[in-house]
Amino acid sequence: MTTKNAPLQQWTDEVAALTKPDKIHWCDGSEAEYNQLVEQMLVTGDLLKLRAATYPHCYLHRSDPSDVARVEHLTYVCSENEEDAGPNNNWMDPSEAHQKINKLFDGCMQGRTMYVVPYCMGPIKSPYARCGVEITDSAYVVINMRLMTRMGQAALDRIEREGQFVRGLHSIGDLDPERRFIMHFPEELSIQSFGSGYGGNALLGKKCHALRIASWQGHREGWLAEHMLIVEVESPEGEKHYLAAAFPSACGKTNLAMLIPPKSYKGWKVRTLGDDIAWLHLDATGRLRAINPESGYFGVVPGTNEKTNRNAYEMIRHDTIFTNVGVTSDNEPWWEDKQDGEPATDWQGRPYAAANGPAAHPNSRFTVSAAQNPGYSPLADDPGGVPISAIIFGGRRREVAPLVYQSKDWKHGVLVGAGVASETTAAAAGQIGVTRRDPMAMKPFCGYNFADYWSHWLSFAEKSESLPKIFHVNWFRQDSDGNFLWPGFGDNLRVLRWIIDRCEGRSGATETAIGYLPSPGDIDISGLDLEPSTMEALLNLDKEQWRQEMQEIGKYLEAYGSRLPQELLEQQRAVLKDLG
Ligand code: GTP
Ligand code: SPV
Ligand code: MN
Repeated sequence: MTTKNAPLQQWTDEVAALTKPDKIHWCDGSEAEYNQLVEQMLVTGDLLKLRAATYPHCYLHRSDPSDVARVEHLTYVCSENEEDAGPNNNWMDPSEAHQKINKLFDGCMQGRTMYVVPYCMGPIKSPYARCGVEITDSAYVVINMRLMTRMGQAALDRIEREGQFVRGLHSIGDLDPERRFIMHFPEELSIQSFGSGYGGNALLGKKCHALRIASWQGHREGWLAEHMLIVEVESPEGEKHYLAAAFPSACGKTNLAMLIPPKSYKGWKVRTLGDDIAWLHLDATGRLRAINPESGYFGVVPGTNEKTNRNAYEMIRHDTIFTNVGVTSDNEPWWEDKQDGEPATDWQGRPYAAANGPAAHPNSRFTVSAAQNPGYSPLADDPGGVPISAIIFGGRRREVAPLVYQSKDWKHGVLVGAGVASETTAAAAGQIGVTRRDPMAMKPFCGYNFADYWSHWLSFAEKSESLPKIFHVNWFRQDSDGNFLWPGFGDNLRVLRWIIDRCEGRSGATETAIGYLPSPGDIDISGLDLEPSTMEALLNLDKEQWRQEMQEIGKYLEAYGSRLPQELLEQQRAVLKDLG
């Protein structure tokens, strides 16, 4: 197979001349191709077959122990002007970056197959969808891309019709962390990633294309690419709302998107449209519509069990790729908090020993087609997307941020998003549990200057009068012994219900300096074993802590200098003033 699209043909020829593969394989995205790649990886040992009786068509991949998460310090936005990348990104001059990475790509595919992977982010027929082509020497990447994106012939057909696509070049190289770079060239609509085979570093349709490059395109074209889940909530009366929520990596998006209502919530239905990325466009009536550009989930495995996320637990019992989990003696995948079985082998393939740490890597992942989710919403395939009622920001904060509050309006909501902070997790290499600012949960993913990004967000206020309401949640508040105060998971629906009622003008709230806060009685906690004092602690607004928080947010924003929209600082000053 080759292509009728001359620029694509020319680019693949150039890449082949540079990387010198033994073979070139154009991916058609068929099941036969997937199965053949799996067979081949079972032979090479890149995949291990898990117990077919209980986990049919499930495989384990162990990535290099030095290659288990995104690497933010090696991720670059190489725009022509440094200021366009902003203080939020690492920047390298594009010609210097090309020179550096081309040297690494030179001859790197000798003895390997070069896979050409055409893919479409978003439903193939959606006007909001965008295509890309990833060239990679990793069969693991190919089989993951088939689950995560609309990959293969249909995408190539669209590329040949439209002539537009994002170019992604990837090689696992020699997996040497010293020779690892994830580079983005927004003006060229291209991505070059070398030296990692893991997740967001290597599956280029995901964070590299659908967030970093797409956010840049959205800025130019008037839309938003966001690190957000999309979920549908239907009440027993049949009222439906679509919510989009941005939480930093490993802070609960997949779990909220797949929520199972608590027992007392009879007749409530929750369906998943997306668990990680949303592309948001204003439609002709001024409503913000969302599509999920992905078609699968690359989700955190540890913590998944029948109680926390039954849908996910069932979904990953067949046709799933596991990365870096442990294995039981009868060859089932095992992870911390699975609540079933015992680990025999850890994620590195060593006999399990508690002294070596967890059996599953804390950032171990499942890759699975979204259609396997028992709560899958077919609207995820609707070319027009869904209208969003509320945007929810959130972070992992042991203190300060209350369980939920609502912004005063859209522009104040932009400040709420810009002020998101969260404790770092295992999803990225580096220290864990350190609170850092992560505006809109996009710190690692915004492909341009945050100052311009906030201006872009603010500009929507002038474009529409029917924008979603903006909220902030925190499932992770702790008591002084480190216990979570809020039960979380399915019970988060109680908070979503308050949010929906606020959108409909039905539920109560108290206006405070930081926005509208529910009083303890405004959130339904019937059937929950929660002390009234716990609810008070969850909804408490500590003015002294918040003055400090707002001052820190102010300092953070000011670091963006003259590009920072003054309106955002004015919002911050107004809150500080109200705090007294
Ligand atoms: P990425 O895929 O990295 O973007 O992560 P994500 O935001 O989808 O996070 P995910 O839903 O996978 O959750 C990450 C971790 O947080 C898991 O260990 C979950 O068990 C835990 N978690 C999710 N929701 C809750 C909650 O409501 N309460 C508590 N305490 N933990 C939660
Ligand atoms: C995240 O880190 O936010 C993820 C996983 O969703 S990765 O694909 O590695 O980016
Ligand atoms: Mn994510």
